[in-house]
Amino acid sequence: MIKFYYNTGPNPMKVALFLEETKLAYEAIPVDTRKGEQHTDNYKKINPNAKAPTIEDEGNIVFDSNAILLYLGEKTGQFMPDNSLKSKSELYSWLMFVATGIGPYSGQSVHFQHMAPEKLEYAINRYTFEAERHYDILDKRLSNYEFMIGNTYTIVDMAVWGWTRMIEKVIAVGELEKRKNLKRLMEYIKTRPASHEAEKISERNNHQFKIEIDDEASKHMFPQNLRLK
Ligand SMILES: N[C@@H](CCC(=O)N[C@@H](CS)C(=O)NCC(=O)O)C(=O)O
Repeated sequence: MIKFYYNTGPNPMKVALFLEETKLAYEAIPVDTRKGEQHTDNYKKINPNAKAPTIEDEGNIVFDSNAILLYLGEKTGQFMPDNSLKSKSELYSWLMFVATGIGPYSGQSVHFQHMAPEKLEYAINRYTFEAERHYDILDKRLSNYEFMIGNTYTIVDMAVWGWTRMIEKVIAVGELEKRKNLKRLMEYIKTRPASHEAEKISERNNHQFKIEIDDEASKHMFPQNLRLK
C-alpha cells in the first residue's frame, strides 16, 4: 500500500486528489510542519528537502508533488494524455510550469503578504505581480483548450488545482472571477467527488494539524529568521 506523507497545504493536496481520483489504496501519514515534523532525521531520509508531500510505493520513494503526480500517472496510466511525443511535450512543459512558476511564486506571494514580519512593498509587488502573470498564462491556455492538455483531464489539471484553490490568499479576493477559463476548470474539478474527498483527508483520518502560526511554528517553517537575530 502507498504511504502518503502529507499536510493540507497546496502541494500535498494535488497528490491527495490523484489518490482519490484513482482510488489507489494508500495510508495517509501526517507531517505536521508547524510542529517541525519535516525536520526529523527519519523524514529527511525520504524527503531531503524537508517538506510535504512524499510517497513510498513498492520500495520506491518519491518526493516533490509534481514528480509524485508524474510517477503515479506513469504507474497507473491514468489521468495521462496519450503516449505521443507531442502530448508529452505539452505535459512536461505545463507540469514544469506549475512546478517552477505557479508553485514558488504563489508561495512567496502568500509569504510576503501574510507571513513576513514586515510588509515589504517591493517584495509584495514583485510576487503578486508574478503570481498574477502566471495565473493569466493558465487562463489563456484554458481559453484555447478545455483542459491544460487538450480535451483530457490530466495530472496537470490536478497540479493547477492545488494552488488555484488558494488564489484569493495568493493574490486577492475576486481573482478567480477575473479568469473565466481557469474558473471553469476549478468548477469542473469541484463537480468531481474526489476533490471533496481530498479536501477532507485530515478529517477522515482524524489527523489534527497545528493551526496557529505562533513562535514555535515560525521557528520550524521559517528557520531563516534565526539569522536575523
Ligand atoms: N516543491 C515542493 C514544495 C513542497 C512544499 O513547499 N510543501 C509545503 C506544504 S504545501 C511544506 O511542507 N512546507 C513546510 C516547510 O516549508 O517547512 C513540492 O511541490 O512538493
